[in-house]
Amino acid sequence: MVLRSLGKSLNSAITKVLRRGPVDADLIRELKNDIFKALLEADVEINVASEVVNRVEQRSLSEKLPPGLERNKAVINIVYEELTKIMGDRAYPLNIQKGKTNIIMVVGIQGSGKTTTIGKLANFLKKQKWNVGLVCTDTWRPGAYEQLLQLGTNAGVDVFGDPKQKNAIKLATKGVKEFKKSGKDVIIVDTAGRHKEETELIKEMKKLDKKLHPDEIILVIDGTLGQVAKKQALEFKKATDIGSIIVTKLDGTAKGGGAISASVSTGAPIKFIGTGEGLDDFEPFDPKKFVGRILGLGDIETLLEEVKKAQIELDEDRTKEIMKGHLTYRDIITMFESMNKMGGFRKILDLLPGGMGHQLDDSMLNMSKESMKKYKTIISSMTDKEKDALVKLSRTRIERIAKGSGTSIDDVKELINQKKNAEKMMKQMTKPRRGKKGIPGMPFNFPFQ
Ligand SMILES: Nc1nc2c(ncn2[C@@H]2O[C@H](COP(=O)(O)OP(=O)(O)O)[C@@H](O)[C@H]2O)c(=O)[nH]1
Ligand SMILES: [Mg+2]
Repeated sequence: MVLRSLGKSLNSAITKVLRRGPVDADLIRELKNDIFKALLEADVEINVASEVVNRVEQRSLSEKLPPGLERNKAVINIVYEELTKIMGDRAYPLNIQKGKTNIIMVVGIQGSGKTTTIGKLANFLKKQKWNVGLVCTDTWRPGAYEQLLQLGTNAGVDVFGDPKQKNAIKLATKGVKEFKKSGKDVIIVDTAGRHKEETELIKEMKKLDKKLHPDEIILVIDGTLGQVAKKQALEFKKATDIGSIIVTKLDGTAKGGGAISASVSTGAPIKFIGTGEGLDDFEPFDPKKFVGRILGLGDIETLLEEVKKAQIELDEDRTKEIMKGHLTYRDIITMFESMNKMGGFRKILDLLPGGMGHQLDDSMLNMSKESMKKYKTIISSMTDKEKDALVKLSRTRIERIAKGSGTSIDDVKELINQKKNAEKMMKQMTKPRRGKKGIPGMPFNFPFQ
């Protein structure tokens, strides 16, 4: 995962808040220190980090609780919101439209990952049915055209270039003209990242801008730069009209948090991030989802949608009982049905905070459709009292149920064990919060909401 170390320390900071209570000034001070340390380790600028933790403190101690929300969860939400703010607040789409030729110019210093990123972006846009063409205007780097050609070919898009032509403006003009003629709707222009002199590079960039009138200029920033990214981004911004930023190499750098917040502070939104050398190591940047993921809160919105889609209905009294670990056989059936509707427990767990899966019994997760069917048949042979778990399943009852459902005594015992496991699992899930209902970290009672 991107920014693993930042995620780990932030996650342990908020887990502390969830497990300990009550939320008081001491706990908030501790949280503040933990977050501050984590942000500095990720190379976030010190004043940005202080601002985040001060806002977290001030809001945590003064804000009124929304109805039904416990204070520790509200605090986590504040942390989430404040971190999201420094990461850019919301997702910004690329500035391109159907029905016209969109020109995107990509700038940045040599080695930042421009050419690789252009390959990734072309691949991304091609999948969305855009007709993309790439133009190489880098006359400085040896093999620049071949590199772009290779990437373009892998992505399945056309590439224009001419290693013999040493005039970047001529290359750009010719490339754009040809691609316009052939009906491309997105033309991405790769540029040089180094000249003999920096002023020459800036001059060339300005000339290209004037000549091409790009719809968007994207600045590519190397994520391993950390907070230094700000200086670089501001210099480029001064020279041209940077519309957005792509931060690369966020795989395996501990400084990514710094690079992202530094880029955002220049006022240009980050639209994508690069997370590896491959064509698919690339994703649109959505601060909300990104922060949720690094905090280990899982992709809560997606999960909520899934839960809603599955429309699991259970009344509140039952939910309380279940969360205490008191299950009935009817609950087991509801559980099976919700699992089926949501595409299996494993899939859901992937969306949940990290570590959840380990708390659960494996046999429960890997339960096959056949076993579920078998258990359903067994339960359908039970009396109402048995289904409601109001009577103990004695030897004679087990024998009767097995006979009635056409299964074996072992099958019925297996179901009884599964129920016990499920009860244990529910107890474990609620344990860190001292018996209160709900799963730690989740703003709702999963999966019985
Ligand atoms: N690990 C990693 N490497 C990257 C990423 N993006 C680019 N690179 C590598 O960075 C180096 C420079 O990339 P290149 O596209 O040639 O940079 P340019 O000079 O700005 O065009 C190459 O070795 C790329 O494979 C990324 O997101 N992650
Ligand atoms: Mg290049």
